Amino acid sequence: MSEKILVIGANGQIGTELVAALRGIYGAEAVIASDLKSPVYALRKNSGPYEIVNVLDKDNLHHIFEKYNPTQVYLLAAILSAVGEQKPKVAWDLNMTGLLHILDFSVEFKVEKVFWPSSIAVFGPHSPQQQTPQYCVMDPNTVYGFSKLAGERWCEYYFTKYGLDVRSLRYPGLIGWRANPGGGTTDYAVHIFHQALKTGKYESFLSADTALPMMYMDDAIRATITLMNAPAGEVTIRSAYNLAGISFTPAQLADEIKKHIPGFEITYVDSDPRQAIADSWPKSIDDTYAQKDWGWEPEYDLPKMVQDMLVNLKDIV
Ligand code: NAD
Ligand code: AKB
Repeated sequence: MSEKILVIGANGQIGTELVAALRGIYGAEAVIASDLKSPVYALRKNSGPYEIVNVLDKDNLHHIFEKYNPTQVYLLAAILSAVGEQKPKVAWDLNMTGLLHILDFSVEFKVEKVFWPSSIAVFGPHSPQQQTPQYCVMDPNTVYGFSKLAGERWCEYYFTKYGLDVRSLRYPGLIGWRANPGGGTTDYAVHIFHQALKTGKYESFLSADTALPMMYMDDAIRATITLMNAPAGEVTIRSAYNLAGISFTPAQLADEIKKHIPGFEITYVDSDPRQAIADSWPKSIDDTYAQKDWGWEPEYDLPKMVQDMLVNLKDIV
């Protein structure tokens, strides 16, 4: 059967890249991009079906499922960590109700596979911070984090109870040049490239030595598609897989950028609410299960990522 792939939240940092990658594999017509508002430039460019969808509007969403009868659904609509702390109830509602709508309609319309991303934000201050394992104490203290942890429990529940083939990754902070991030704690690691090229300076909202797990977008998209194409029997985790790329601090990232832009200067703000969020998250991730189950291996280390970001961004910013 030919694929019909519905991507919800397609205008965002991941969606713009994922839609392009899926259209490259399955053809433009097979991938229905959707979001609250009209398509961003990147999606208008690689034309294919586009729908205005509000994942919280059940009638609207039901109509889209009826119209396309999707074989795969990717739910990317969410409020991320930093914005979530400004609007906790709105974040909880979108992140939970949106997911439950998708899980319910996916069961009703017999969707073959569902992808919903979790995050390193599911971990909290009592989780081990170095090489954080798949299974450990999890006490997230942001609304975003505990909405993702609850979402993981729902995904596993729908798999166990209804046989829904739902798959998920705990993405680290994602860094790409094609789209801007939408309000997370790891966003500094994208903004820094834009400012380095525009002004030669960047003021980081995280302190110099704040190590966080990060990943280049090309690796994240490849991990997502690899997981979605893995035989169902090999997907042994139905909550969400730990996924590791690169871990670094703002100071280490700045040093790497300086190798390309020697005059680049980084300074640090005195205090920012995102620091407390970052301090509660892992510094590095153990992704043994992803390696064993579906052969995960990242391609981008810090020097390769920085080189690629600067080469691609220099003609855009
Ligand atoms: P983003 O904020 O860039 O994009 C989210 C998109 O969802 C936006 O285009 C927005 O318009 C859309 N949206 C918001 N409310 C909607 C609604 N009611 N109906 C339909 N669309 C709606 O986010 P992103 O960075 O692309 O993240 C996508 C997913 O991946 C999220 O679940 C996020 O938690 C997860 N994730 C992202 C990262 C990262 O570093 N980007 C890391 C871990 C997990
Ligand atoms: C955020 O910072 O909120 C996201 C994430 C790691 O989930 N980038």
